Amino acid sequence: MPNYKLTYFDFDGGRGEPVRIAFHAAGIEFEDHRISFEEFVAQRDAMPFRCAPVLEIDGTAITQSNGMLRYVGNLAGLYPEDPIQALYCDEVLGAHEDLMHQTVRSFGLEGEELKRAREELVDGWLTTFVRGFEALLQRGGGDYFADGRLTVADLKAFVQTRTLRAGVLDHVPTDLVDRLAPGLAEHQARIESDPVVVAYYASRT
Ligand SMILES: N[C@@H](CCC(=O)N[C@@H](CS)C(=O)NCC(=O)O)C(=O)O
Repeated sequence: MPNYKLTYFDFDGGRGEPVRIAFHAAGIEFEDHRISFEEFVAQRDAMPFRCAPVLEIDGTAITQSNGMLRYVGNLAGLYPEDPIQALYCDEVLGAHEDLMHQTVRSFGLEGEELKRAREELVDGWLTTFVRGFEALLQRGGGDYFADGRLTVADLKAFVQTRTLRAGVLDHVPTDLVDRLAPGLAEHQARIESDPVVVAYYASRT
């Protein structure tokens, strides 16, 4: 078994969290290297593309969280074998990456500027993506995004929905998802209570 080290911020969200859950689901030991923002700033010049997460496999540093998630998902049996279902899964992963790019534009802003940027985000891209994720969920049958079962797409989506509904982003109403996409809110509860996810968080307490 290779040696795995995942470097990412010390919070239960973002691009790194679904990869951590998938590692746990696969029963694969990995070093969960959690860093503060200050440590990231100090270390980023040594990181490929100056970005986190970074997955080191036997010392080789690899970037791109969705690629990591597919890789670990394959090992965990959480990535579809059927090409169409795999494509459905990939679409969800890619759309989340697109949404994150829109969201991070408002990071670092303050006061009125932040409020204005977040309100534009809520009325614009967030509404588009939240409705879009609901549509993808319904295409998958309503319970899961692909393959009629838990896949890495569900891990990616539930982490994002949880963040949006928890009020982590100032000026983003915590009921936005419930109003626009009730199926997505139910999906969060479904995935949170999945034995795979329950076991992961139990392992961290
Ligand atoms: N496409 C990359 C994007 C990585 C990325 O942008 N990471 C963020 C953290 S989630 C980052 O390092 N941001 C630092 C910055 O932009 O200053 C991936 O999916 O891993």
